[in-house]
Amino acid sequence: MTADKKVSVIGLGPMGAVLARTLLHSGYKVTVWNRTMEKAAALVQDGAVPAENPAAAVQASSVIITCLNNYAATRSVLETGSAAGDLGGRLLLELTTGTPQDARDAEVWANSLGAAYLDGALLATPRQIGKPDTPIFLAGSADAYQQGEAVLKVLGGNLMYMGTAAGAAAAWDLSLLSGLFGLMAGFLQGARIFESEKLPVYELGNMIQLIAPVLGEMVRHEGVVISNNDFTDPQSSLQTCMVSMALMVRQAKEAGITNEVPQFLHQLLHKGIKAGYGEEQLGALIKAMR
Ligand code: FVH
Repeated sequence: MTADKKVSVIGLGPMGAVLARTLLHSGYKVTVWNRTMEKAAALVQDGAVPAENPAAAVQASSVIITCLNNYAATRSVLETGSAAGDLGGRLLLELTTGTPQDARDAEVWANSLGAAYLDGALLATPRQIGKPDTPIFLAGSADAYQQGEAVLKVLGGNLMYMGTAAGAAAAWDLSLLSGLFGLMAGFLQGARIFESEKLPVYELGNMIQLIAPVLGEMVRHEGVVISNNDFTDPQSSLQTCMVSMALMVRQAKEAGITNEVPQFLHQLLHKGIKAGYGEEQLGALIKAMR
């Protein structure tokens, strides 16, 4: 279905614009539409074809990529004019970030119009699009994946097809983002510790990148422990971790910096210890969160 190398990209925010440009540079005929059409000007100069309306964008290609602010925006754009009716026989490749339920609803809607549906989650910034190691999580029917694969390979070399359940890519995406933002929150607190000690923050970022495999192994271990539901034989008990958290809270007080992040973790650990899991492996905290 992608043999004709025609793709339409609907939504030209920072991410959609890069998707369109990357496909253009890879030899695709790219048709673009955006609510604010001025954002298409640079792409049109580079060879993209501007669509007059969403329906024209849908009619132009067999693969329709949507990358908007949210799934409701995608739906409202595709319900403009005859766009939805024209989706039949094409692949709707949704690269907007959403929840698993958003994805399931979108698949039912697209299939009811006779379109194949593939749900995608870009775990990357616009600058990382088109790189060999950029991960894109995907979910939907095997046929839909096959239809989108060639186009997707241009956008990210690390395609992760998570199976036929439409919500799977969004579940992976949100769970990994949860890990990422947890790390980011911790990094920001670390950056304040660095600033309070007059150390250069970029070195902290560099160090996290350097030791990432060791940190990753710690997270992997907690995943195994939780899956086995066996928290005995602790390498790092809740009590042990609580000592580090208390140190961070005290350091914040001594240095006169914010303590929101360590205080939050301190409270969470306290909840787990109060529930009786203090001597168990850190992952046992999930029992207090269930
Ligand atoms: N940028 C990033 O780093 C992240 C990385 C991970 C994946 N995301 C997701 O990609 C989606 C698009 O993100 P974006 O960065 O391009 O920008 P957004 O501000 O999220 O979206 C802008 C586009 O959405 C259009 N839009 C918004 N509301 C509507 C609407 N009601 N009707 C029609 N279009 C709408 C907007 O149009 P305009 O304002 O230019 O006219 C842009 O095309 C997103 O899911 C990220 O989470 C990117």
